[in-house]
Amino acid sequence: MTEKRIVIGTDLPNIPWEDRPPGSPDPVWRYSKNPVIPRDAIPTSNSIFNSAVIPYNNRFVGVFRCDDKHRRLQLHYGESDDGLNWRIDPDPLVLKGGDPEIAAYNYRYDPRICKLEDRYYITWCNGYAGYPTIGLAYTYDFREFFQLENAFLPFNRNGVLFPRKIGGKYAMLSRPSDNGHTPFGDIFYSESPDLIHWGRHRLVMRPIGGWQATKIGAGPVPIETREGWLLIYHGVLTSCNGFVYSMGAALLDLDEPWKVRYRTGPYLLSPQKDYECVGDVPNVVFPCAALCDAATGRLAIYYGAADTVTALAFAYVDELIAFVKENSVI
Ligand code: BMA
Repeated sequence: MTEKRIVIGTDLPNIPWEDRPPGSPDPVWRYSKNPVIPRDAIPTSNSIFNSAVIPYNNRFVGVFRCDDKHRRLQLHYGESDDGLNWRIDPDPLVLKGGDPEIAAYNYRYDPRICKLEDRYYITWCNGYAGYPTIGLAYTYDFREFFQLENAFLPFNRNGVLFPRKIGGKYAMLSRPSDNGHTPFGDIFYSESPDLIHWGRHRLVMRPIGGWQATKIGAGPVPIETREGWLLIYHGVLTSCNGFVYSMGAALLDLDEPWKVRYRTGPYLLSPQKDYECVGDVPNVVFPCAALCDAATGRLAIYYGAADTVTALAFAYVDELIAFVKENSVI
């Protein structure tokens, strides 16, 4: 437990939590009962992974990537009393109000949820005209969802909003890409006066070798701390057996988040457990959401494992920040 609050945020006393296993030296550790969401949590699903959760009304809600047995990529709403046991709506999410041109999607995947001002925003990879770009929608109550314009032109993935305006503008991270299993990818920062028009694009981070040699992408919504924005991200290396997705973290400047202050040289979590190594796509750890209790600095990180199930890992923010700073490579 931290003595001085390092997280600039709200308390979450009911955060799902499990203490670090005795003897573990690692700043991030897995939930012993992983995966928290099996691939068949709803009858139609082939896999449920790369999903977003957030506290809401003293419990938890989420938007889940459910690939169905046709292998269509859909988003589904879900809720939980404890963040561990989830009830997922068997029907895909309905988004209202969008321009029919944008609403006619090809696929939806890899959602993130961001509480921002008076509502909750969802970003995801939206198939527009057959190409991936960043979809954007909002809800006040997780009952009705309203779609906005896609944030960017194709090709783009891993769109992640900041939870407050920065320099008077809305801000988003994203990862320009191609239409396939993109063999490159840097994280960029963009800003907007209205969440419709995006510009002033800035490079944040590039791949730098090792586990993050091929491409990188933002994970959960950045967490505001006294040391900067704590950004958990995924990094990819290309092995002789294909891509390997691991988890790392960076500290971004609070006022100019395209400036990286520290960044993990070693990974925080890499695919090592069976449920991370074996599945529809082997060797994938893909974080999309983090719950944080500002009072204790406890962090619960939700990640997709092997493109098949959803798993949970834990950390203390102060320890994570210390690790990032002590092991930084920029
Ligand atoms: C990326 C995205 C992710 C997926 C990963 C590994 O390009 O499609 O949804 O987890 O590949 O397959």
